[in-house]
Amino acid sequence: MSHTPIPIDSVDVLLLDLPTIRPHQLSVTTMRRQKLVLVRVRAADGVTGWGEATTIGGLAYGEESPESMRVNIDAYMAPLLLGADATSPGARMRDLRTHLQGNRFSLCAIETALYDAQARRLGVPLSSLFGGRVRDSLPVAWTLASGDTERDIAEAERMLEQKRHRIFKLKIGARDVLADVAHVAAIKRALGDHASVRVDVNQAWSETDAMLGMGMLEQAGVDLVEQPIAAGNDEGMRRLRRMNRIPLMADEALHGPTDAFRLAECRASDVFAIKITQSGGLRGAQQVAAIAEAANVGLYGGTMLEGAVGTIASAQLFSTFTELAWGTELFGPLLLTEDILRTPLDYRDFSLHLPSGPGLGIDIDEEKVAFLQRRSGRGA
Ligand code: MUC
Ligand code: MG
Repeated sequence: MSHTPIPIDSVDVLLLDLPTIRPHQLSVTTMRRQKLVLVRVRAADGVTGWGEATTIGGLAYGEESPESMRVNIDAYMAPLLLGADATSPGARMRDLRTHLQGNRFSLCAIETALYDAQARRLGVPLSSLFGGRVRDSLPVAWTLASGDTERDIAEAERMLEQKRHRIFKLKIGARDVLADVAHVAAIKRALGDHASVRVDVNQAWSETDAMLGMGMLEQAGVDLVEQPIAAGNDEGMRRLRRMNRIPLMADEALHGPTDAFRLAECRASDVFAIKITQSGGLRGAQQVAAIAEAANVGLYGGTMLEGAVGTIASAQLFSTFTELAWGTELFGPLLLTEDILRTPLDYRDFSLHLPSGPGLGIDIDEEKVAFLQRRSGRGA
């Protein structure tokens, strides 16, 4: 069967600056807005694909910012894509990686858009290009990060009542260890056994802080501790894991398959938080999952607090994982005041339910996107 190439006609980067529903406090920044980075790829057959490369707090979380991504994609990536065959995402990504270093978020957005378009062309959900689904819905955690204990408890109780979330991740590390542990313990006491309570320290603790904090968090009934110490301290993670019973998850330490292999080899964590942006795309994230499975490391489907596009792209991939013992945190769109979909994502019964349509399976309201882009102004 001969293969007819379909040239890529355009690659656009769209920045949408949206308010969050409440301040979202992490040890590295407090978010009041989120700047979505969307990539749209159009091909000569009229098929359009979408991808997303949103970061947390501009440059607060990684080396790419929304603005740097727009410049780098326009100046260096789009020229390598324009006119090339849209039906071979693998070849396109190899070409980009041959000529570029780093830029894993940008590469993720481009790869997602290419796979979205190709899956639409074939009339299948994106998950079918990654082995097919083993589940149609994914458990979704919610992050309590208002910075206020009573407000967090009220928020969690509302989520339980609405059957939206029963896994709660608490952002800590901005205060001293004892104050943070007291905050977490009060929330766990209030929620009891109805909920799983976990913490994310976002690298804020020293190893001695972590040794103290992890012991107390275990006593308080916390189920999981995420990235308590600096991302580069593999040995420290290994020591913490050896000396504590509470499961330990790597997040910022994990930038794709090479890190996954190293962390698995030195037994630095019990669980990997897999993020498609941090993995440089869907295929990178799939490889991280394969390494975890081979090394008996548990899996958690992470988020970069993306909007609908990155969230559903992650969900499409995570739905293909054989094992996903720790669930996901794919709640990004619920933290935003604006939706860009004609039909919102389906959150119910503590889960995100996957759409069955082709590609990402979502219907983007392009007029709304254009409006939000204009409203975001020149800086966005
Ligand atoms: C992170 O470090 O996990 C994910 C959920 C959330 O609230 O923040 C992100 C980043
Ligand atoms: Mg984290």
